[in-house]
Amino acid sequence: MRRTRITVIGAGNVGATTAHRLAEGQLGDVVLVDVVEGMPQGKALDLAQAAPVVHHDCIVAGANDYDATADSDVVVVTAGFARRPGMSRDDLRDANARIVAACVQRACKVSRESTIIMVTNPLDVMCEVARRVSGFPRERIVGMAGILDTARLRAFLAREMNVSTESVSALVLGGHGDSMVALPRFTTVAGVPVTELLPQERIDAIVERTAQGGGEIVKLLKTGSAYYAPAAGVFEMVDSIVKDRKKILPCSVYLQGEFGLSGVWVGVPCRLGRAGMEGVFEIKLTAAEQAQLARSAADVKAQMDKLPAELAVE
Ligand code: TXD
Repeated sequence: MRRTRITVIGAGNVGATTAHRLAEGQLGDVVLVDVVEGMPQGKALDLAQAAPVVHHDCIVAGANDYDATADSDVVVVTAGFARRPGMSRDDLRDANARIVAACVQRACKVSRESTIIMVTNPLDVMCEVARRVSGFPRERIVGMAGILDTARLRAFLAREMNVSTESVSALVLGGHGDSMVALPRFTTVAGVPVTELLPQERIDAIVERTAQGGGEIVKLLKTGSAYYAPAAGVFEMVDSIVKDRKKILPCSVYLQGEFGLSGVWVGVPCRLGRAGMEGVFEIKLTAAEQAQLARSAADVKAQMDKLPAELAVE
C-alpha cells in the first residue's frame, strides 16, 4: 500500500510548525519545500531526528525543488510574505500572488490528484490564484482561515466563561480576519447559544478581539505573525482529508450558488474528506447575517479583480 505524502511549501514559521505537527501526528510522510537553500533540508533533518524520541515513523524530507513532492496527496501552501511595516494589503497581494502561482504551478505538475490547502495571505485571494494556475476543480482547493478564526473565538469564550475550550463550539463565516462574520446564535457552550449566556456587549467585544486576533499577535511578536494556531488549523484539515473523516470545518471555498454567492472564495462550513472539499454545509441565515456575508464576499471579490493581469486567466 502507498504511504500518504504531504508537501508543505514554505518552510518558515507556519510551514515548519505544520510539518512538525503532521509528522508527530503520524499523518504521513512530509516534504518541506522552500527557496532558501539548505533551510528546508536542515529543518527536515532536525524533525526526522526527533522521530525515535517522539515515536513516529514518518519520513521527513526537505528540498528546493519539486521532484521529491511527486504524487503528494495534499499540498499545503505557506510560501510568501507576511505583512511588514510599510506594506499595503495590495502590495502583499501582488507579491504573494506571484510566489503562490509559481509554487502551485510546479507542485501541481507532479501531483495532479492532490488537494491544495492554501494558507498564504491574503487567504481567499490566494485560493483564487491556486484555482487559476492549477486548473483543479474547486473540490481540491481549500483555504485555511475559518478554523483559526473559530479557534480564537472559542479560546476567548472559554476563558471568559471559565469552561473547557472543548465545551465551546463556534461558527464564523466570510473572509479571513477583519471581514469575518461571527454567528453568535450558532456559537454554543455545551449546546447553549452564547446569546443566552453572555450580555451582548461582552459577545461583541470578544468577536471584535477575534477579528483583530492576528493583528494583536503581530504587534506582540514584532517579527512575524501567528503560527502555532494556524499550523493546528492546517493539521485538522489534513487529518480530515487523509483519514477521510468528513469533518465539517469552516474553510475558504469557491462558492457556486451556495449562500446565494457565486464565483468568489468565502469561508463557509464544508465537509473535508478523501475527495477534498466534498460539499458545502449550507445553513439558513437571517437577512442581517446574509447581508454581512455578502459584504465580506464583495471585499474578497474586489481583491480578486485586482490580481496581476498575467494571472487573470480563466
Ligand atoms: O490564517 C491564515 N491563513 C494565516 C496565514 C495565518 C498565519 C500566517 N498566514 C500567512 O502565511 C502569512 O501572512 C504569510 O503569507 C504565510 C506564511 O507565514 P509565515 O509566518 O510562515 O512566514 P515566514 O516564516 O516568513 O515563511 C514564509 C516562507 C519563507 O521561509 C520563505 O523563504 C518561503 O516562504 N518562500 C518560498 N518558498 C517556496 N517557494 C517560494 N517561491 C517562496 N517564496 C518565499
